[in-house]
Amino acid sequence: MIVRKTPIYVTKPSLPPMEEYLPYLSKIWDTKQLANNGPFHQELEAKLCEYLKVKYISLFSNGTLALVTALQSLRITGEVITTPYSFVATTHALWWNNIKPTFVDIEPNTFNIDPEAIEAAITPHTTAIMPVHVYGNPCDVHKIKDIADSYGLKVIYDACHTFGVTLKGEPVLNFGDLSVMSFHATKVYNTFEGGAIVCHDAATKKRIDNLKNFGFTNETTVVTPGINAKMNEAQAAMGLLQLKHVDRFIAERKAVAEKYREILKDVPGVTLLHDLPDVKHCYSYFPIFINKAEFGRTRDDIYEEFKKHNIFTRRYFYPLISQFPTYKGIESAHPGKMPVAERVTQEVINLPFFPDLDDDTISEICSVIKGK
Ligand code: T4K
Repeated sequence: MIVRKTPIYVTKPSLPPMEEYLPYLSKIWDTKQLANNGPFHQELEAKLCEYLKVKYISLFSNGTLALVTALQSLRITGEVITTPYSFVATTHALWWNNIKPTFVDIEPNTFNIDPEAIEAAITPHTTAIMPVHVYGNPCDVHKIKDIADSYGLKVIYDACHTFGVTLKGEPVLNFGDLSVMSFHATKVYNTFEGGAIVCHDAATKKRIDNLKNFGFTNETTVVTPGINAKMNEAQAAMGLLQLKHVDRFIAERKAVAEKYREILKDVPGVTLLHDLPDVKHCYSYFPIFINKAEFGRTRDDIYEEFKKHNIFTRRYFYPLISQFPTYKGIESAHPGKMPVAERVTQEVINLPFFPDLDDDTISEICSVIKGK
């Protein structure tokens, strides 16, 4: 067995050349404006609205605080219907707002919340739906809207895996009452850490902006017990710079996905993530799904085998959020209730996936899967 000398991880942050960042830092040093809605922050909000084709955006220090604040801004209470197949932050945001999550199953092809299951889970205490566009695959936004409209529910999308994704040309961020983004180091577009809430009217944006800044509306007026979730100027400057490179990063990710698909297309027991019709993807993750009966080995066999080769994959998303101790006592989380999610979480493994992943390394990774 040949073991590579340098480890390879599930992702590597996309960074522009450092010298392009230095002039931004120099400006920060000149103005001494480090935080609190500074010039880079304002410019980034405007530029992101333009790039993403959304009306209003409010920047955050990370995606998790943006999720927590999104729920606060709409005063969501009681029960919220959500997916167990996501990063824990999705449900933790509910917990931080004292909201009970109701987990429902996912669709087998998109891995997103199953709209059919949503309706059956609505109770008199349900106030909202919090779906996730998993791996950047758009949810069934039209069906979810119909259900929400029929029952008077709010919809807050966890859009942390989507950047610039469109459905029939329409930005997916424009669906739902709010969409929450993450600009974490591991995402398609990063500001080191960061996040945002997309909303559709000025009054909501104002409320969100107050909430992320302690509730201040001016020097002496505090209208709500807000939190500090502001993005700082170094992050915003990085965001401005990343915008100049992100199209190339996404194109390179697409090329890596295509290479993986080409090499792995006929491996028995391995299912790949494919592009969906009418969707412009951002290629945020490259999960594959291992069917033990057909493949001959389990997902965890492969995960351990990769480690022996100095390749560190991740199992996004295993365990299901509903299987973590905090949530597993909730009735909707009980074993057997979500057969699709319970199967998929045992099958998924995310391959290393980032723009400059070269062809030789991709072939090496695929050889571990193929066992040759
Ligand atoms: N909702 C959804 C659906 C999400 O996926 C996430 C975050 C959130 C909400 C919350 O958004 P944020 O509050 O994070 O903005 C990672 C990320 O930490 C997390 O942001 C992400 N989802 C999740 C899916 O993945 P880990 O625990 O796997 O990350 P970590 O630190 O082990 O990084 C994975 C690999 O990436 C490392 O092995 C090496 C590489 N790496 C990572 C970092 C942070 C680097 O090379 N450089 C780096 O700076 O959770």
